[in-house]
Amino acid sequence: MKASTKLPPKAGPGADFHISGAEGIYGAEKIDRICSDYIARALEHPRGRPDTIVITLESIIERPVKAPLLPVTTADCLSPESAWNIIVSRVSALGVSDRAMAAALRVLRSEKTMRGASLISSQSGRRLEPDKARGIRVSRLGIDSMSEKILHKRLASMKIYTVTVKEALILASKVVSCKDIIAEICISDDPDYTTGYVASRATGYLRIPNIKRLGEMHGGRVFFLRPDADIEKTINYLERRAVILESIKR
Ligand code: PML
Repeated sequence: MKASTKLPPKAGPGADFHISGAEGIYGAEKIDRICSDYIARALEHPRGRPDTIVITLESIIERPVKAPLLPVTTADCLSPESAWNIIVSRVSALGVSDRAMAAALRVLRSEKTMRGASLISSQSGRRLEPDKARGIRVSRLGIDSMSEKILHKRLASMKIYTVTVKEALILASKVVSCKDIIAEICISDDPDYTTGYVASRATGYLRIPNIKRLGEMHGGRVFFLRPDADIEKTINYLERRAVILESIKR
C-alpha cells in the first residue's frame, strides 16, 4: 500500500508527499482483511490525510527463501543525542566509517523524507540508490503463521506488541538477511512515533526510545552496504526476492 497526497505544482510535475506505506505476503484468504486494514491505516495516519491510496496485489510464483527473525532488545535512552551515540557505537564497531554515519544522519534528519530507504556505502559514505527521492522499497516479506504466534507472545511478554513493532522487525530481519548489508538504522517519519532502531546480524534488533522529539516529521531508513557489494543484486533481493521470516527457538 502506498498513500500520498499531491503537492502544489510549484513542487515539480507530479510531486507528492509520502503519507504511509505497507507491504506483506499473505494467503489469498486474508486479502480482504489486509486491504481494509491498510486503507484504515492510510486514512487515519498522523502524517495527514492522503488524496491517493494505491494497493497493489501480486501473486508470488517463486518459492520464498526463509530467514530468521532478529532477537529484540530495547536500549535505555532519554534523548536524540544519546540515541545517536548508541547508534554510532554499535554501527562503527561493525566497520561503518564516520563519513558513512554523517551521510546517514543527513538522510535521516532531512526535511525531505524519502519514500524508501537510502543505500549508503559503509566506507565512502556515497549514496548508491539509483533514485534519490524514491529510494529502495523493501517488498515481498512476510512471516509464517506459527512464527507470528510465537512472535506475538514474545513481544507481548516484553509489553511491546504492536503492529508497528512487528512489521518493523520483519522488515529489518529481511534487510539484514541480505549478505551485503551490514546494518540498518530506522527513524519513523510519523510525528508521534519516537522509537527507532538499529539492526544488524551482530546486534539483533535494538529498539531506541527517544530517537527523535515528539512532533518532528523527519525520519527514514538507511542501509549500510559492504564496500565490495553487488549493488544490483542487493536491490533485487530487497525489492523483489520473496522472504518469509521465521521465529527461532531461544
Ligand atoms: C515505521 O515503520 O514507521 C518505523 C517503525 C519503527 C519501530 C520501532 C519499534 O518500536 O520497534
